[in-house]
Amino acid sequence: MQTTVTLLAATGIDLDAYFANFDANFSLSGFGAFSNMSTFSGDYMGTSGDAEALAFLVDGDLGYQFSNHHVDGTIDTISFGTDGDAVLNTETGLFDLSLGSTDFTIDFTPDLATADGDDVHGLVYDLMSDGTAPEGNTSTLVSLLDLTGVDLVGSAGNDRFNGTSADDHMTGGWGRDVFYGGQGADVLVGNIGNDRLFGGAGDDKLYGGRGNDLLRGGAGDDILAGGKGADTFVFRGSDLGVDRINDFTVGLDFIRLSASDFSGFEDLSISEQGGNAYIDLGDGDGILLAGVDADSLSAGDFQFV
Ligand SMILES: [Ca+2]
Ligand SMILES: [Ca+2]
Repeated sequence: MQTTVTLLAATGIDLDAYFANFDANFSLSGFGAFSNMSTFSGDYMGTSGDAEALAFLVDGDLGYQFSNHHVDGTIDTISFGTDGDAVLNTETGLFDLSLGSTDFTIDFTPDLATADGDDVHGLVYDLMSDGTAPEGNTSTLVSLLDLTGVDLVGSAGNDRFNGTSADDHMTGGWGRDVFYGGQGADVLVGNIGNDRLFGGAGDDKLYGGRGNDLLRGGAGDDILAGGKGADTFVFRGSDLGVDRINDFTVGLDFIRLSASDFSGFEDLSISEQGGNAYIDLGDGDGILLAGVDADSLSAGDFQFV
């Protein structure tokens, strides 16, 4: 299954903070609304009372049984935002459900389906009400994202995303994005803006894009590319693996090392390896600078912090 999270809020989204705020403040108004209110089926929207308050919209084909308060069916997309509205369509006899403002959407391909063993009930019922105060929580949704990994599409603003333990793929839009891959083989693309990318554990691929970016692959053998701008590549801690920087520009980009591990440029072991510069960090760890002449590197290309 592919799970795509598309961030839409103009100012950017910190998804973990958003979920925490939803869990703390969402309180279902009434029973919410189904697109077919005579059979309690179709799409479903939960609102939190007044117009500016939190709301979520489930686009799919759900069914609600009052006898046991059980939800089943399929989910295509869940949208989070504010200003939910249900308007009776006199032609179809169904309610048109919409959010006045959408902060982000989560698309499932293929659709989540009760028939496929997916926890459609848990997901929707937790969002509506888990039966205990405070009503509404994102725990089932978050654990589902962690199961599949996430394909994140950033907004025009400053986004922040902590990746799941699975393989994630994050692409920032404009803005100063901060992405953490976490575990798994992640692909992080900063795109436009001065971004900060942290691969975490696993063999990750980090691409800064335009702007002055900071890239830190973390553990594992990572592949890094800063893109345009003056980029800083950070190598700190143990178990760094053998990383490769594909576009290190001498005199423009920086390699940042720990001052507690290296006293200065003279302390580094730099050699030529098949037309590339190789910096030996000890313990089998190292940095390969693709296409860089080892002799061209000087103290000005390094930071010891
Ligand atoms: Ca991950
Ligand atoms: Ca890594």
